[in-house]
Amino acid sequence: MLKLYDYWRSSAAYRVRIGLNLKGVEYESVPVNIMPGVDEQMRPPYRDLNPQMRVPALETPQGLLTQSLSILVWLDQTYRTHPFLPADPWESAQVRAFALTIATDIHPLNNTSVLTRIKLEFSASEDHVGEWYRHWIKLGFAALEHQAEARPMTPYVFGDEPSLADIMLVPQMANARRFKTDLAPFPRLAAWDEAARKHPAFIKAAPENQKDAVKT
Ligand SMILES: N[C@@H](CCC(=O)N[C@@H](CS)C(=O)NCC(=O)O)C(=O)O
Repeated sequence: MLKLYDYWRSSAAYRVRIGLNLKGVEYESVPVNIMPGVDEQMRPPYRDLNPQMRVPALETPQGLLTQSLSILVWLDQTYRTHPFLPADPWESAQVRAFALTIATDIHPLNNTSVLTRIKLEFSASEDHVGEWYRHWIKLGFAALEHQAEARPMTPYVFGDEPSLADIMLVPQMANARRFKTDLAPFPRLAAWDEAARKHPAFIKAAPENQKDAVKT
């Protein structure tokens, strides 16, 4: 069985959980507590397994895979039910552009280790960290909302079924809500997020439904 090195509140791990559930693939979740101060990702045995010291990582029959997008592409190519990308090259590129805006332009700037660094090295207060966090979300979401306005409103971001775009959007929206981002300027993103969170694969993957979830 596939083994997912996971953390309930990691949005990158949340993406992979959604992907596994959409594909209907059974997996074992192995929690790695990345909470600052606990930092299991920075110590053996996890660090020996994944020197990048981040979650998620997926243990497959062929070995360990890291990077949520790479894991999702592997899942998509290995399990052919419920494709994550449209067959049409143009549409597929649009979905990837949407996904990459979140994966490469928003998320890395808001990662735990980045927030810790700006606090320790630059004495950023909790308020400053919150502002920083929301800034990158607002910038990225504004671009996505703008692109979305040019398309017909569909049940999911790119049509009648969830795609890679929804897999990326829902965890990033969860982060946005956690950091109290004003989502009013992004009505389309908010509507898609709400719709996707009612889908069984997304419900099962939700942070609060994970075995290591901590009530906050
Ligand atoms: N690009 C990576 C990002 C992975 C990542 O940043 N994971 C975060 C949790 S969402 C993490 O493990 N952070 C621990 C740390 O920053 O020390 C991916 O998509 O898998």
